[in-house]
Amino acid sequence: MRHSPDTVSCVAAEYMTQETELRLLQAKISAARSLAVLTGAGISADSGVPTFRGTDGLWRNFRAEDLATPEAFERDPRLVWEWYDWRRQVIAGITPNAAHAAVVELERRFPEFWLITQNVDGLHRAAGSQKLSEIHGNIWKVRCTSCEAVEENYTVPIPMLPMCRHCGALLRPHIVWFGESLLPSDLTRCGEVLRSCDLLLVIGTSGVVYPAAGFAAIAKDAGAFVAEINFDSTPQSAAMDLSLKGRAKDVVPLLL
Ligand code: BJW
Ligand code: ZN
Repeated sequence: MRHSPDTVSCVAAEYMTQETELRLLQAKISAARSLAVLTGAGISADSGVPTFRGTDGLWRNFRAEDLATPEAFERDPRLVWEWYDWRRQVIAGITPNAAHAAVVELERRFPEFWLITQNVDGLHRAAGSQKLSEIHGNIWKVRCTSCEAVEENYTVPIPMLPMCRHCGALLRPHIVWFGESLLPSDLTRCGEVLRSCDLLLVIGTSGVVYPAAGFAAIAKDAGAFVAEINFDSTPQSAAMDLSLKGRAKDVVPLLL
């Protein structure tokens, strides 16, 4: 393919900008005292976990908004469990990637560090992250719809329908669905972290689901430098201090 001189200079300018922005972010990381990281499905996409709003985000033509609600579960618990069972089977065969590992290394380097993840796949923990809040829950935990007992459950495939071994009632995924509140303890912790960090890295999230979609603004209002790492532009890109375009597995390790 032949490029016009204009296209070539645009590509070159974009490359130069990315290079400069990478250097700037590396300098910000070196100078930072307190680091916070917010991650979304994009960081796990490089391991093979489907994102929610990408081309791979549909399951049997349903969107997350159709299935990840208490109403959908009440209407058809089997359908919702089948979706989670499929996702559990996909995730069971997947391992963390270089971006998850780089986040673990950042945790090791910063005495003041906190990871906020929207991901329920458990890959950050599997990589070794310890200082983290899984604000939307964890796909390997189940909760009783009656006695509310929460337990780890790694059975794949999960029996349909799974029932509570304490009281016999229906189990549900221990996940925060649309219209449900996040744990107050997680919200408190996130607020503290976002208001006290001096650098926030926002990795692989479309930034459209609240409350996490408001986290960058909270950190920025409190004086933090906020940088986005994403394969694509997001509705939040314009409000960032810096945006690095690329795959998380390629870009995040460059920050070390
Ligand atoms: C790469 C890449 C690569 C790809 N490298 N990058 C205020 C205003 C409007 C609405 C609300 C509001 N407050 C609350 C709401 C309602 C609702 C909401 O936000 N709705 C929006 C859709 C508008 N929020 C809630 O209901 C929340 N509860 C709540 O706030 O309670 C109080 C309340 C309730 C109701 C009204 C008011 C207050 C709960 C939200 C729970 C979300 N749960 C889900 C599904 C369940 C979890 C599961 O089963 O997995 O969590 S939704 C789904 O989206 C999932 C994700 O965690 C979440 C975020 O998605 P994410 O991670 O950003 O993924 P994608 O696919 O969207 O984006 C991937 C990105 O990666 C893209 O940008 C790619 O470019 C990029 N990428 N490959 C780097 N290799
Ligand atoms: Zn029970």
